[in-house]
Amino acid sequence: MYGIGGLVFLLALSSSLAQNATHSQIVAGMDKLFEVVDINNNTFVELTELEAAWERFDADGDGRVSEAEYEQFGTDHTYRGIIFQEMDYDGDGYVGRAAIMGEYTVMDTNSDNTVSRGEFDKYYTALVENAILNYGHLLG
Ligand SMILES: *[C@@H]1O[C@H](CO)[C@@H](O)[C@H](O)[C@H]1NC(C)=O
Ligand SMILES: *[C@@H]1O[C@H](CO)[C@@H](O)[C@H](O)[C@H]1NC(C)=O
Ligand SMILES: [Ca+2]
Ligand SMILES: [Ca+2]
Ligand SMILES: [Ca+2]
Repeated sequence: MYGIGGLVFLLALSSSLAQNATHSQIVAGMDKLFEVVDINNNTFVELTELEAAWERFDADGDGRVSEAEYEQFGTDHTYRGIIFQEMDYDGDGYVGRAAIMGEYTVMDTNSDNTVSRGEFDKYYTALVENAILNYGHLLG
């Protein structure tokens, strides 16, 4: 699992979303995130919207987002840390530009070349739940 939109998610994430957040709380949080990502309000997330979100994090413009760049956003570093681990699927310490296309393809479950609100919510809910499952023991 990896995700650029996951980076955006963290901008909106409230620190009250704890390890014991319920499924419906996470779904609601992801649905709120959709509104942040859907910049042009057309009820779909375009690839360009995902790329725009990701570029905000790549401070040095080297085409990849390091954990240090990612940590410059937000304050809940403990929770955010486990999300970064989940997104860095190959474990090299970076989330790269190539991951954007891959993520978009995976999110588009009905292969109509666009990501609907439902597809977005489902993808990120699963990403967060996997992060909690895999790394939740690191939370206090
Ligand atoms: C999680 O559990 C703590 C106590 O262990 C509680 O204070 C908190 O409200 C719970 N959070 C959620 C989202 O249920
Ligand atoms: C989209 O909606 C938000 C919130 O309602 C608004 O602030 C923003 O200006 C809108 N953007 C466009 C491009 O219409
Ligand atoms: Ca859109
Ligand atoms: Ca970078
Ligand atoms: Ca689709």
